[in-house]
Amino acid sequence: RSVRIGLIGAGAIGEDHARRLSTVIRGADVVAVHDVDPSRAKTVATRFRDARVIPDGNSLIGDPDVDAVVVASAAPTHEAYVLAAIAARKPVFCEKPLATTAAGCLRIVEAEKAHGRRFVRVGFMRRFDPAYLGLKAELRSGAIGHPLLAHLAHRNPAVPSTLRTTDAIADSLVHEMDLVRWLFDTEIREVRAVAGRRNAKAGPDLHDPLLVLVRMATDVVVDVELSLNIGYGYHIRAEIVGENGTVALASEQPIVRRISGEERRPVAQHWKTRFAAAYDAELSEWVRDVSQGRVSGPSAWDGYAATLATDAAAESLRSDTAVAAFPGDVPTLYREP
Ligand code: INS
Repeated sequence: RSVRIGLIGAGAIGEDHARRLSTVIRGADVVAVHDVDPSRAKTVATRFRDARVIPDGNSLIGDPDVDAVVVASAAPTHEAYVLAAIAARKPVFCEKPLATTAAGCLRIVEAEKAHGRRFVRVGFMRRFDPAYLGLKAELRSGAIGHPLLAHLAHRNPAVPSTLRTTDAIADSLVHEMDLVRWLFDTEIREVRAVAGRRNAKAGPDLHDPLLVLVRMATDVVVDVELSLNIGYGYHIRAEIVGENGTVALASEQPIVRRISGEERRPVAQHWKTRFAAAYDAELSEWVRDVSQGRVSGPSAWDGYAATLATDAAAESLRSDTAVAAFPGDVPTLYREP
């Protein structure tokens, strides 16, 4: 039988997940949708399958016809929904960030520990992107020797003028904070964030761009550029410097045009398209896990460690110092078998 999924949050990513759960991934049915905006829930519910609209997120979680929950609502609502899913002993896929503060993530970790098992998978989809998987395989092969440094960039074409620096850090920078832990198989030790000259396109409450320096527990040092109004497209860059060479993400585009004395390649315009394959892969693995009664993939601990680092980045901007972000030893529940 198909896994019966309840979706909380029918915005950009919620709608996209509903589409892939209904049309791309086999073995899943979206049976219930909740959104703060009921008309939004209705649109998504009827577009893909005839799912019920449930006016309250907690009722959706408790509904006997819902086997598993996808939380794709606004970030500040994640913690309460995930805690409710754990209390109902239902598998839950939660979009990043797991919670908006490290303290909130820790409450989720503690709830799972109290049950002695995992329920939560966090939507760190970059771990499933073919290009990043290629980077990681290259690192594992040892060809460039021990990694020493990494240069990362995370560029969004534009963001709403109301976006605040702390939200951008919690929502966007969190990807890199998870990525470096996964790539280098170690925890973050310390974070420092620097705000320089501001892009005039940034809203009044946003420092854009930011430069963030991350020191891993192994002393690998990573610089991350976070640009939020770069204009030209949605662009992710990564280059790892090792003892014997470097490995980097190449252009994702299969073609290049040479016309009128210029070379041109298209650039992705949205994270939905740039990471489409990664989203498909993470969610299909989750559905397979749920149908087999397993929980794998990015955990509540990963959610905690990444948000501890984004909290540290925000604190570093305020204090103008490096801020410690080491999460401690991985609890037994979260150790890989
Ligand atoms: C989105 C999404 C994207 C990220 C954006 C963020 O919610 O997580 O992957 O690049 O900055 O706002």
